[in-house]
Amino acid sequence: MESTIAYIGIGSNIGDKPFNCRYSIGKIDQLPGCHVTACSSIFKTEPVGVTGQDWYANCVVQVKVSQGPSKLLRGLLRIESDMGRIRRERWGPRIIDLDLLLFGQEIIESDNLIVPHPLLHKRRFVLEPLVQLAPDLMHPVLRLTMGQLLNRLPKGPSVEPLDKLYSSDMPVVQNLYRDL
Ligand code: A4P
Ligand code: MG
Repeated sequence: MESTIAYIGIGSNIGDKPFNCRYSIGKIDQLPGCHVTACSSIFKTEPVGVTGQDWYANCVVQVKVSQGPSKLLRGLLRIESDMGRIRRERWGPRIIDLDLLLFGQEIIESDNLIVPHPLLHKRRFVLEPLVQLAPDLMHPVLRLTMGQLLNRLPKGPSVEPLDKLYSSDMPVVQNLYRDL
């Protein structure tokens, strides 16, 4: 099977959030037929669409996959449940949330999988990290690059790199999963 470049959005707002993100990246890299090829910085982000929730850690990873999108999604959902995610309410607080943002240039609309992720282009907490990795990548439906989509976003809830807050000598794009 040919390999495809996909992008996964990662979010956590319970416990040691940056650790949860890094831990999930290690697990993604261990999925069969899936290799993490680049990681964005981890960002500290204000919750979007909900009130009264703690801040989120968000990042994006690029993966090279030699499996189909449904199998990749099943692997991601499995990592979420192995890490102890319990689904109580939509958009509720979560130890880890793994969203399949893009799968090559494929457009998928099945019952349990929509790709590109339908909210990708509206969310700064997704686009800031994604643009670190792939500013010129084309959105297959909107036909604009990730950089263009980010530039079009109105000012919104704050999104700032956590590694800048915690340490000044980290490179912008790191292979975080190697630290595990
Ligand atoms: N599903 C369909 N398409 C996809 C896809 N592309 N990737 C289905 C992943 N899953 C997809 O997801 C429910 C079902 O969506 C999955 O079983 C899968 O079959 P879920 O993760 O259980 O539900 P959820 O996360 O509560 O809802 P949803 O719509 O995924 O919410 P989001 O988009 O994840 O948003 N603010 C900040 N700052 N940072 C955040 O990360 N996240 C949310 C939740 C709200 N506000 C946030 C953040
Ligand atoms: Mg989700």
